[in-house]
Amino acid sequence: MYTQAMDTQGREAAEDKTLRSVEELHLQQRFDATVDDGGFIEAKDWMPANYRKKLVRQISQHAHSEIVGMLPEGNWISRAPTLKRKAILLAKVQDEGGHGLYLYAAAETLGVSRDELLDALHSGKAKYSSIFNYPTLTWADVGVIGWLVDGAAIMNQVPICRCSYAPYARAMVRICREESFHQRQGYDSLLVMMEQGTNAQRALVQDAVNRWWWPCLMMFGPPDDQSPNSAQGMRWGIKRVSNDELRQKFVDATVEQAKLLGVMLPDPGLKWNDTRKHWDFSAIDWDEFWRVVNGNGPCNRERLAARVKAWDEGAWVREAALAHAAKQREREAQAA
Ligand code: FAQ
Repeated sequence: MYTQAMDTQGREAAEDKTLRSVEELHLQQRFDATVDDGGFIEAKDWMPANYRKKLVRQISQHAHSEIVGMLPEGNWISRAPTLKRKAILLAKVQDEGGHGLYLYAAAETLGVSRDELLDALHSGKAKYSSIFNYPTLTWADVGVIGWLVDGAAIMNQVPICRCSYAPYARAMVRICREESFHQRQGYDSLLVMMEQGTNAQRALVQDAVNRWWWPCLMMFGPPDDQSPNSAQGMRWGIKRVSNDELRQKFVDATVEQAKLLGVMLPDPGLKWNDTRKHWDFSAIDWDEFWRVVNGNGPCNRERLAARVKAWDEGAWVREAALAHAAKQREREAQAA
């Protein structure tokens, strides 16, 4: 199985094949042992081609999610109700751009270029999180994104800090710290609206929670028994906790936060199950999830068009940066 792509003609080749097979077998065993012990794989270490491919898929989808995720909230920077909220939102959206950059850099350590990854996004081939294809209709949506979307993101991302691929795990440590601030600022902004706001403002918060709740539960991905990437992802330590388990943890944590906030979660089936010691919740509309993932959500086209426009209009900046770097290299060469 380790020599499928090799030339099998001639004695030399056969000997070479045996040698390489033994060497690769040894490398594979070392890789498996490291992963089984909960250890880390660095960029320079040997890894199976499929492990590399799976990581590029997940890390790049994650990076795309961060930069597409700047758009729904970015839409409200110029309309934030106070200077304080505007400064907080600006910092948050900038953080998301930074997360995208750490993640693209982590993906690049696996031998893909940023241009290839961005081409895949711009051509519509690459996935990004379904959640960013929903509109932000009122200021309350910004608070709810912080509370629920960042809350769900943290729940999913904390276990990735222990992902077997070290550059991804390291990036996640910093990202999770920043996401925690994002979640708190969202909750704080909603708390102010609920405790000090008018009835109309409280109604905006409830309406935003009603619209975002179900899409947030979908963020964790399809149910475990319909998740084609889970088994291998868990085996390789890329994924540490399953989609359904994380979704349940999120529901359990959020019910208590909703009570404190004074909002209702829009699910009549939400009920404490004393046997399971978890909150039961109603069935998720997976048809809606796949519709959105496959490009037919409320804002898919708008989001992609905005990214492509930003890329095209930023061409002169990339050209100027490259020209500056070339000039600097030339000057250094002349001085040497
Ligand atoms: N949206 O077999 P599985 C954030 C796809 S960052 C779209 O279960 P896997 C920060 C999946 O890719 C949010 N597609 O897949 C922020 C696969 O398709 P493929 C992003 C989805 O990888 C906050 C297929 O369905 N976070 O929010 C989704 O084992 C606020 C089958 O699924 C990450 O990316 C979805 N929700 O598990 C920014 C975390 N779910 O590739 C701004 C890292 C699944 O085979 C504002 N990623 N699919 O064609 C992960 O943990 C995993 O990739 C999962 C999916 C859990 C997302």
